[in-house]
Amino acid sequence: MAEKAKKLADPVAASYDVASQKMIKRAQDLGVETVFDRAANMKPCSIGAGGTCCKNCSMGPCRLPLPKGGIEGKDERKGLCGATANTIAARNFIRMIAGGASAHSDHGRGVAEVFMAAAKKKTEAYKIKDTTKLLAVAADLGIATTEEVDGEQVQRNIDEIAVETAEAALNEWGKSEGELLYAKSKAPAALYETWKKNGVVPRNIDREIVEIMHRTHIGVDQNYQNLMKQGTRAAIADGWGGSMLATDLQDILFGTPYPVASEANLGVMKKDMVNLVIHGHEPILSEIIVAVAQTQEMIDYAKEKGANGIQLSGICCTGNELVQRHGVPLCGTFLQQELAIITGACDAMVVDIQCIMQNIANVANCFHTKLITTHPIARMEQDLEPGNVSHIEFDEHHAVRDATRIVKIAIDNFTNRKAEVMIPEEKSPIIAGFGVESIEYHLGGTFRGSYFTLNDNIINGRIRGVAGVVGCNNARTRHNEGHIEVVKELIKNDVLVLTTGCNAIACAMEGLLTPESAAVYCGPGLAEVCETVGIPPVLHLGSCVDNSRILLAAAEVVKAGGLGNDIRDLPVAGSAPEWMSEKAISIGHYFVVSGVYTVFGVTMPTSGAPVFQDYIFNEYEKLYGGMWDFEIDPIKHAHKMIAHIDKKRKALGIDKARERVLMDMSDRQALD
Ligand code: SF4
Ligand code: MSK
Repeated sequence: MAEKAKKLADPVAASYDVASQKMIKRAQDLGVETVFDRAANMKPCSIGAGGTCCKNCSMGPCRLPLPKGGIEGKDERKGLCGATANTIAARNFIRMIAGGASAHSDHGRGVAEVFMAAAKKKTEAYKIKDTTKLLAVAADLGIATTEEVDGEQVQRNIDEIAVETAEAALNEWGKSEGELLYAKSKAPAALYETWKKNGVVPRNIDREIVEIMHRTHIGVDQNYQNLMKQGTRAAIADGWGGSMLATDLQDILFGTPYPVASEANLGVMKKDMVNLVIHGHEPILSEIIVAVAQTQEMIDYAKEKGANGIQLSGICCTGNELVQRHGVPLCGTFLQQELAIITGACDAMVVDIQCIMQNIANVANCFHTKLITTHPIARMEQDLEPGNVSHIEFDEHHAVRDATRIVKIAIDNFTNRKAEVMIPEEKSPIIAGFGVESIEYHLGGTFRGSYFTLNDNIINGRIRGVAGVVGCNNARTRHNEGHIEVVKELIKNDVLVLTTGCNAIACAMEGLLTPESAAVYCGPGLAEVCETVGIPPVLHLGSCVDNSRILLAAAEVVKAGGLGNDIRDLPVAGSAPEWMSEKAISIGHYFVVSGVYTVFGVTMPTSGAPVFQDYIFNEYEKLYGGMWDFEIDPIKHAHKMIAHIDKKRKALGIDKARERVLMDMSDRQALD
């Protein structure tokens, strides 16, 4: 029988972004398959998507579909061992937290190891760059930064502080006693007390992840509330531990981001230059690639090969790390990694860890693109086969040598372009590089605390609230549409948006990361603030691990005063409109248990177990102040967040202030 013809995705229905539509069409014309076409041909399993498929032992998979019309009376569904739908969904959910927390935290551990090498001066390539941040982080990890000399407190030797900080940081992954240090030193006191009361303060990062795997083994924890307790510990260990340490130590090593101009979308690639695209999550290698690619030696070498220079660009969170610190342009989001190669202009793509689709190897083999895997834990079967995929194991002790080799491979490949180059012209200017420190600089003040001006604008209602909108793309929904519509609706309603990950890239591509966009898209209050202080209404805070910056910004708002005692009191909300990765579930959960109402789009892996879902959607508010929610429609999604923000404004007694801001001139005159 003839094989059934494969369907092709409709490019316009598949992506909101015109550049991506062009490249999807081009791929189809060239017969190169992409994720968009695979999504058109393979349907997801609705039982797994709802969270009630268990394969934790070989008597399964046990699949528990939700009966049509929902559950009437008692839910009698069980796996072979008797595990209920709630147990199965909760086990799956916290295994996702374990996957996400381990990815962020192992990334953090890798950074901590390089930080240790730098502190001990065992590597030439990495040095302590931000000593101010080092001193702050050292103090938060309990390291003395001053000592008494002749009766006076003076700063201790910075090299000694660095080594002790590195030791204390690495200890956070596996210490035998005590609790996660940042839980107490960085979270608001009231939040720490909530965690204490609920018995969820993490002991160390690794242990909480391991314990999830133990508890979810067949026949261990079979109480969804108790399972979630462990999921909560691991999520806190991620957000306030592994991710936060990754961010802090990266800032110390590579510099704390400050606003920087750049561009975003596939149009940043250049036909007449060597295009080296960097993709993944860890900045350890990419920082050195940036330095090497800027050397005169490499630029001259590229010119010898007929190119006009070297154009670096980034995909996913390595891209976010590089734009934040160096202004290296963003090439695209998660769903554009294949499309960057389809331009025919990608001379090399270098990848490290996380969110790297294995199919980019197949796409690279259809073009001249050299695909280089670099991390020992993230190889591809194709890097052993003949073709364009190879593995260069990156070693931080020989960082410059390895980075030079990679840059040279890209340059040498410039002359091998075989397909016609077709780079879409679409790209947008952006301002990136925000963080806790730069928000303080732009929106801060010295009166009553560093975030006072931001708080003041929230209290007077010009800024209705603050939203953290983050997360991935998901090929089960139109690329970038949810991201952009949710964010536009929020800023239209005067909600300041803090963004990271692929949401940040989507907003960048849409032109929302410019101060000028405020006049076009924002409500009058937010537009006025953005115009006065010169910031975009959507602030790019970095990569996935940098969601920790959103937590810390919220903690700073609490500290500045006037908006309650804890994050749960603030008019804030979280969102991941197009999430897909386990990391997003871990992020969502640490937002929730830090007191933030958090809405996810596309699909929710709890929908097959209504009792369990109700527990984390509703009961959790009583335990932690934050709770989960789910909404596919982007406008309704944004309005659920706005309704929560308004609920918090009312509880704070600042809802009236906001009504005044919405008055127009004639209202004001009538008042006078
Ligand atoms: Fe089925 Fe229980 Fe085994 Fe899961 S653990 S696959 S529910 S028998
Ligand atoms: S890269 S985890 S697709 S945000 Fe951090 Fe984007 Fe999600 Fe990866």
